[in-house]
Amino acid sequence: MTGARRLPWALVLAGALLAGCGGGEGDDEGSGEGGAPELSVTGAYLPEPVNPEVAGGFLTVHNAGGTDDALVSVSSDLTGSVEMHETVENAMRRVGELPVPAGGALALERGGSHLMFVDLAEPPVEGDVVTVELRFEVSEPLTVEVPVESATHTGGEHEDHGGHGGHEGHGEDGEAGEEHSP
Ligand SMILES: [Cu+2]
Repeated sequence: MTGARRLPWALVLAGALLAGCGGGEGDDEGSGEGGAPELSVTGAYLPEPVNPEVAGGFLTVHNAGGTDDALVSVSSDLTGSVEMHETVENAMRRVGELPVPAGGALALERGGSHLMFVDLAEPPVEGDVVTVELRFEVSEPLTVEVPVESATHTGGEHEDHGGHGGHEGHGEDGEAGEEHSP
């Protein structure tokens, strides 16, 4: 009889250990940690391009959620070709995605990462509004109405007061052959 009592205990212990190991990966529904990305866009603008075939676009994507996301593609009514560029040591290069970290933001700004509208049939002019669709790895697409501003507009932060010739940004070595930032 005493021997028969020990067996159930062993099974209970084994069961508890298995549950403890298997439940740790958060595959049970309703894991409260994280939460979906919550994206919003602020500060979007598109400076009137100096080069009539190429325009840069700037905005900030905020992620108030608990999961990382990434901007993976962009489309627009301005042109069929919108690229994502990052700037490294004053040279820009095309990238396949731009991260939007959880609890953080993706800032697209002059001298940094930006959208690039290429092969423009007709250059946008100040006062126009360009419709841009942003598509993400996780979140649903966002449509943003982007106002076209003057060529020297810099969003809310007037760091250089436009007094230094306004040649901030990339493409000055001409290697890329597409200067789109004044
Ligand atoms: Cu660019």
